[in-house]
Amino acid sequence: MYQIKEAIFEKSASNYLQCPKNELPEIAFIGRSNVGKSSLINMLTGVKNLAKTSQTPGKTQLINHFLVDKKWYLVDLPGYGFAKVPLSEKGKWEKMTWDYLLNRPNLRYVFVLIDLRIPPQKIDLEFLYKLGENGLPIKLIFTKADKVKTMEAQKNTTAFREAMAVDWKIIPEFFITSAERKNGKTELLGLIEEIIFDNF
Ligand SMILES: Nc1nc2c(ncn2[C@@H]2O[C@H](COP(=O)(O)OP(=O)(O)O)[C@@H](O)[C@H]2O)c(=O)[nH]1
Ligand SMILES: [Mg+2]
Repeated sequence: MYQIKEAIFEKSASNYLQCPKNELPEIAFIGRSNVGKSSLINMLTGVKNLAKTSQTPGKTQLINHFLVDKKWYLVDLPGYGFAKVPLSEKGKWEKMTWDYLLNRPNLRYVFVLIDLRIPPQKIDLEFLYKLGENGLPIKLIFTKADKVKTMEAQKNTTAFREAMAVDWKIIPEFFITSAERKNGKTELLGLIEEIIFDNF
């Protein structure tokens, strides 16, 4: 089983051109602010506080690269959908994020995090649609599974996939996780191993 031995913060970039220059494969993590992205990154790497978990949505507006086992980059992208942020900030987020997503040759996968507790959100569906339109490989990662009963979790993932099916022929593979209980850790690390080490 793949386990992460080392994860080191390398740099923050406000522009894709400032991202690390070497060509290691990378996986980007993104989702609405407060979806549990930092918590998931900390769970996967086993490094507490690697990605700062915060109660203040939309604070980190930078592309953060973490070098993992000296072999690949885990990329923490700023969250979207924060309510209390001025339009100019949203414009900056859009440009920075899409410039990165569309111009980063070593980007292998985008992991899109979805809050399992709530019904399908337009903002997530639209973001996913744009990723799909641009041919970016996607996995869906549902978060905070511990907060809902199994039945409700099933209902919400089904609803989300049905909402996606309106525009998509093939629904991306999905994973159900809880950073709180470390659910989904083995599955996600297995997936990462395939992506990074098996030229998947
Ligand atoms: N119960 C529960 N809470 C979580 C989980 N993941 C994150 N949270 C909480 O959700 C809030 C936002 O988490 P954070 O990781 O900072 O989200 P981010 O903004 O997407 O990076 C924090 O209060 C976390 O403690 C989870 O799996 N279960
Ligand atoms: Mg965060």
